[in-house]
Amino acid sequence: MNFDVCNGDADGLCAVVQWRLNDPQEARLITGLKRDIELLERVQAVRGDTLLVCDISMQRNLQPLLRLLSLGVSVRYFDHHQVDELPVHPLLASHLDFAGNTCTSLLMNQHLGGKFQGWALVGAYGDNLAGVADDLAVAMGLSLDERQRLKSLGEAINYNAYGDTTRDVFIRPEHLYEKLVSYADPLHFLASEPVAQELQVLKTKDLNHAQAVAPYFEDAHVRIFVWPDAPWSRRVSGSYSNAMAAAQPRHAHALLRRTPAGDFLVSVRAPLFFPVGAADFCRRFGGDGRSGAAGIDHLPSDQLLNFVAAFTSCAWGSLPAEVRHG
Ligand SMILES: [Mn+2]
Repeated sequence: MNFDVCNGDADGLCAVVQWRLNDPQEARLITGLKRDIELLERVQAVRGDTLLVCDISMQRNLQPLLRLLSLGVSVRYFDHHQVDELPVHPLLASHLDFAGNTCTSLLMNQHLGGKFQGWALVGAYGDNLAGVADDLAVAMGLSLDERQRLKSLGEAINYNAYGDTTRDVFIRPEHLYEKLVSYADPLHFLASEPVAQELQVLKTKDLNHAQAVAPYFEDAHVRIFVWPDAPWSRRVSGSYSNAMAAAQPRHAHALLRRTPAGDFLVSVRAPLFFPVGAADFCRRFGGDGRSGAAGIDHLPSDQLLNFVAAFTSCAWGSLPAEVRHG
C-alpha cells in the first residue's frame, strides 16, 4: 500500500499533487490542518508499504519515522524544515533543503524536472516565496495575469489550512486535494472549479476583520499584533502573517492570537528583506520553525510582556553570522 503524508497547506498539498500526477497510483492520503505536524504517528503501515512524506518537520516526526523504517516501510521524504540530525537508513530517501528560498513544492519540482511546474509555483506562492516563484514563472513564459492567478490560488489554499479544527475551515484539505490532483495545470483547475473563488470571498471577509485591529506595539523595527480568539482570527492568522510581512518588509512581525484557554498562539516572521532568526527566537519560548517564519504553539498569557520585551530587543536584521545559516 502507498501512503502520502503531507501538511494541509499549499506547499504540502502541491508537492503531493506533483508526485501523484507523475505517478498516478492508488495511495491513502494522510493530511490535516497547518498545525497538524505530527502526522507520521497516524500511519498504520506494514513491511513493503511505501510512504511519501512532504512538508512536515522530520524533527517532529523522528520517532514514528524510525519505527516505520525498522518495520520495513520505504520512505521518501521531501521537506525544508530544519532537522538536527538526519537519520541514515537504506529504506529512507531524503530530499531535504533548509535554505530560506526554497520549499517542498520547489524541491519536488526539481526532482521531477519541472514536469508540473505550475503546481510548484502555487506551493511556493503559498509559502510566501513570491520572489522565487515570480522568477520561475517569468522563465516559464507566464503572463502577469497568470502569475497573479497562481499566487492568489496558493494564498487561498494556504488560508484554507488555518483553523483550530476542520470545522473552522471552508473545505477539509484532503477533499481539496482530490480536486487539485484532477488537473495537470493549476490554471485549468482555476477555470473549472469554483472552490478557489469561494475561498477568496471568505478570506477577504476575514482580512477585513483583521485590518480593523491596530498593532499592539510598533516601532522602527518590529510590529506586534494581539488578536482575540474567533473563527475569523483562527482562519486568517496565517494569511495575515504573510501579508503583514510583505507590507512592511523591513520589520519583524509577531502575531499573538488568544486561544480558547486564554493563552497565546504566536506566529513570527523575520523581516522579509533579511529573513533570518525567526526559529531561533521562537525556540527561546518553546517554539520552532524556519529561519524566516516560525511559531510558538503555547505562550502562557503571563508571558506577554516578556515576549514583547524580547521581541523588540532582538537584533532583527543584524544577527551574528552563525545564526544566518539557521
Ligand atoms: Mn512548506
